[in-house]
Amino acid sequence: MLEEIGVPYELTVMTRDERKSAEHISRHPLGRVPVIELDDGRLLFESAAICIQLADLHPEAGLIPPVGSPERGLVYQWSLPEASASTPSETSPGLSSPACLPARVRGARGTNNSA
Ligand SMILES: N[C@@H](CCC(=O)N[C@@H](CS)C(=O)NCC(=O)O)C(=O)O
Repeated sequence: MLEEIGVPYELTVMTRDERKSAEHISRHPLGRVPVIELDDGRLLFESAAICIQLADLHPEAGLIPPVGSPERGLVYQWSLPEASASTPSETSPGLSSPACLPARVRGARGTNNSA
């Protein structure tokens, strides 16, 4: 997604031990990935939340419909059940999930402060 947006980022692939370290638990209470660290230092986990936030921060990329539009409703329809599934893509078999990237991402500058 960050490639599509076209912003610089740093990807850290994490081993299981690194995910369960105190340092990473401070980023994600369950020691999971993905986690994104934005340029202002804020952390965000849950892949659906990360994707929606990145899309909102970069409206110029045209990756998400406007808030309140019928099309935006479809984003929630497909994203929220995925976020609450016990395993990624349980709700959409056959689709690969960004949640399965064994990674922490840093960067992803935000430009939209209007939300
Ligand atoms: N609902 C979460 C799922 C995150 C998740 O389950 N990540 C897996 C990798 S696919 C993980 O970190 N597993 C390690 C663990 O649970 O200890 C999301 O979409 O971000």
